[in-house]
Order: sequence, then C-alpha cells, then structure tokens
Amino acid sequence: MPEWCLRFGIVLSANQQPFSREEAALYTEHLRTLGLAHGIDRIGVAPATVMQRARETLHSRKSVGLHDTMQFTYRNPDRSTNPDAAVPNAKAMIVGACSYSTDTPDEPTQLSARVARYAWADYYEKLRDGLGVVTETLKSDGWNAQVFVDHNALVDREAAYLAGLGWYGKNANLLISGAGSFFVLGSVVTDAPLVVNERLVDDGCGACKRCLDSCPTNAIVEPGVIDAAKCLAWLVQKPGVFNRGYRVALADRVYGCDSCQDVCPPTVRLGITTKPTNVRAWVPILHMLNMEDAQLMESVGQWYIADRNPMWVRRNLLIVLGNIGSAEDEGVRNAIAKFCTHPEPMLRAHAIWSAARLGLHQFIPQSDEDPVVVEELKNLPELRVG
Ligand code: B12
Ligand code: SF4
Ligand code: SF4
Repeated sequence: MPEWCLRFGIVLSANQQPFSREEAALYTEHLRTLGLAHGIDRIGVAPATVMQRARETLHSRKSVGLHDTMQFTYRNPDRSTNPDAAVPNAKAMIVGACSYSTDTPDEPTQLSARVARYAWADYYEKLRDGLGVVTETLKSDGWNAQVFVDHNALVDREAAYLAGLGWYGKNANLLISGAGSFFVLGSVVTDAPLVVNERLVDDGCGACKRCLDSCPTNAIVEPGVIDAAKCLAWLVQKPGVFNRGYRVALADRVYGCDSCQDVCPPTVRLGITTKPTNVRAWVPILHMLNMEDAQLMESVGQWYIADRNPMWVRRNLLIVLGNIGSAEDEGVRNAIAKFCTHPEPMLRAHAIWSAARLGLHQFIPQSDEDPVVVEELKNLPELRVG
C-alpha cells in the first residue's frame, strides 16, 4: 500500500472497487506525479474509448493511398484505435511525452550524413522506463496495465491530444502546449478507473504556415495531412528503389527529416532543451559504407530499418554521397567504384546514380543484366552543380 494512501486513509486496489470520484482523482494525481518524477516531461490522462476520429482518418487516408505502403498503425486501424483491444475493459490511457530537444552539437569535419533529432539517442527508452514505473505501480495495486510506445497497436498522437497535452500542428505533429513538438509520445493503457481529461487544447498555429512552405518535397498536402509517398521521413525507411524524384531533396539526410519542425516557432522557441551528451546527430558516410553488416546494424541501434536489412542504410548513404560528396575526394571515388560493381543490384543502382551526379562516369557500367540497374542506367541524373 503506497504511503500516501495510508495518509489519506484510502485503499486503492483493484479488489476494492468502486472508487469514489475523490479517490480516483487522488490516485490519478499520484500516478501522474510518479511518472513526472521518473523522467517524463508531460503526462495527461485520456479516456480509453475508441479513438473514432483517428480510426476514420486512418481508413480514409488508406483508401486514397496517402499511407503509401506503410503498415504500422495502418495495418489494422480498428485495432490501433481501440484501447480495449490492447487491455480488456480499458478505462484510461496515461499518456506521457518526453522531450528530445537537444542543443545541436558541433558539425563534424569528416563527410557526414544527418540524423533526425528524434534518433540522436534512444529517447523512447526514457519514456518507456517512466511509463514502466507507472505500470508496475498499477499492477501492484491489482490493476491491469500495459505500456505502448511507438507501437503498431495504438495511435500515440491522438491519445496525447485526447489527454489534453497539446494540439495538432499543420505539420501533423502534436505540439505540446508551451513546449512545441520535439517530443516522443506513449501510453499506459489500464483498466483502473482514473479521472480523464475533458478539455482539448485549441489550435495554436493560427495563421502560421511555415512548415508547409519549408517541406522540401511538398509532402504536407493539406494542413495536418502528410502524403507518405513524398515524405522523406518515410522514404528513408521504405524498402526498394528510392524514388528518383526525391533523391536530390534528400540532401544530407540518412535517417528522418526535421525540416517541418526546425522552422516551427513554438517548437524552436519553447522546447525543453538539454545539453548534447551521448547524442549522434551525424554519421560518418565513408566509414559506415565500409562496415560489415553486423557492425553497421549495431551502429544504427534503434533506427527502424525494414527487415533489419543493412542494404537500406547503405542505399541512403549512397544517395547522400551523390548529394554532398566531392569527386576530388579519393575516399568518395573508392566508395563509388566499389558500389558500382557491388553484387547487390539495389546498391549498384544507387551508386550509379551518385556516380553520375558527381561526374564519375568512368565507374558507370555500359550495361547490366539486372532490370533495376538497367532502369537506373536509362535515367542518369545531371551532373551536380555546386
Ligand atoms: C506512421 C508514422 C509515421 C509516418 C507517417 C506520419 C503521419 N503524419 O502519419 C512517417 C514515417 C512519415 C512518420 C514521420 C515522422 N514521425 Co512518425 N509515426 C508514425 C506512427 C507509427 C503512426 C502515426 C499514425 O498512425 N498516423 C496516422 C494518421 C491518421 O495520423 P495523423 O497524421 O496524426 O492524423 C491526425 C491529424 O490529421 C488530426 N487532424 C484531423 N483533422 C485535422 C485538421 C487539421 C487542420 C490538423 C492540423 C490536424 C487534424 O487527426 C488525425 C487523426 O488522429 C506513430 C507512432 C504511433 N504508434 O502512433 C509515429 C509518430 C507519429 N511519429 C513521430 C515522429 C517523431 C515522427 C517524425 C518527426 C520523425 C522524423 N523526424 O523524421 C516524422 C514527422 C513527419 C510528420 N510531419 O508527420 C512521433 C510524433 C510525436 C509528436 N510530437 O507528434 C510518433 C507519435 C512516434 C512516437 N511514439 O513518439 N511517422
Ligand atoms: S518530415 Fe520532412 S518531408 Fe516529411 S513532411 Fe516534414 S519536412 Fe516534409
Ligand atoms: S510551423 Fe507554424 S503552422 Fe506549422 S506546426 Fe508550427 S506553428 Fe503550426
């Protein structure tokens, strides 16, 4: 029995139902305080009813193809919007937000590719740990509870919105009130009858539309609506040939994209920012291209890589090489030469694109037997200027 319960003379275990409203409010506050004390920056509580709007949005976006080939929460919208499917008789979702805003470290001197902020460190771990403490407390009081962080079984943003943590920005991210969008989100779904939020946060974007104007691929097709087929954050994760129309726009990004948040006034002005310790904002391109599979996968840690296949990381790095490498650099020339004759056609194809961008036509084969490479040879890009 927690000390504070004894203090209030309250017994709050699952076999002592029903709670009075006052008891539920005290217990809810206790859990919130616990989460905040364990590293979570913001906590709210949402009702665990079906998230109807998110369900309809998932279905409608899927029906017009805005999900491209993404699975995640789109795989089964009726499940990912139903907390009851996650925990039987669910009553509440305790939603946590952890900031991933960190001062930008100095730019490295070696040729490097950019990593999006949410992957500079494992911010999800901190959130999972904090929500884990809340879950263990609920369980030890006899309730059923389960953590969902970035999980296909639950839409995190809508849960956070319903918990009153913030509003949907035009860039589709959830902006935490007074702190912007550099936050990862997750929930504890529980059958404990907690006091849930009843006040949703009003839109805070107003007339601003900076994110729409700054998206390098015009992927924000309407305020709050992303066309995944154009969004670099998805294209770097999507398996297969990287859409030729967006390779130049990828610029130096190897994983994720921050453009629509880096320009967002509340996000850059109000974020809960910490000093950069143990963060990795860039990765060394040539060094990574020379790594063996196991070493490469270990070095990308928690990144989402389709089928955990290192080929997709190499593919992205090769495109970045074509965008920012120099033909004068011996290391760049060696990498392009090596990958233009690589046994894997997918990698040959992207190396050939980069070779053409850099004017290294001496490494481009005249012909190839693989259809993916043949297609690439038919569509060589112009020489990069600048
Ligand atoms: C699929 C997915 C993606 C996809 C698609 C993103 C998308 N916008 O749907 C891709 C791979 C592109 C992606 C990219 C990113 N993602 Co992502 N992604 C997810 C995932 C797995 C599911 C999201 C989902 O279900 N989308 C479905 C649609 C229906 O949701 P929605 O766009 O939010 O739709 C709502 C709004 O449109 C709103 N709405 C309705 N009407 C209106 C009207 C107006 C005017 C507005 C503004 C809004 C609005 O209601 C809709 C329903 O809820 C979640 C994790 C999870 N389990 O939830 C993480 C998640 C959403 N991603 C996250 C992050 C950090 C990112 C990136 C910032 C990473 C990066 N730097 O590269 C980018 C941001 C890109 C962007 N601008 O959205 C965080 C978001 C945190 C936050 N503060 O919002 C999440 C929650 C992961 C986590 N657990 O922290 N992601
Ligand atoms: S993540 Fe990048 S590509 Fe995707 S909507 Fe934002 S700015 Fe556009
Ligand atoms: S850039 Fe402006 S419009 Fe876009 S999410 Fe931020 S405040 Fe809203």
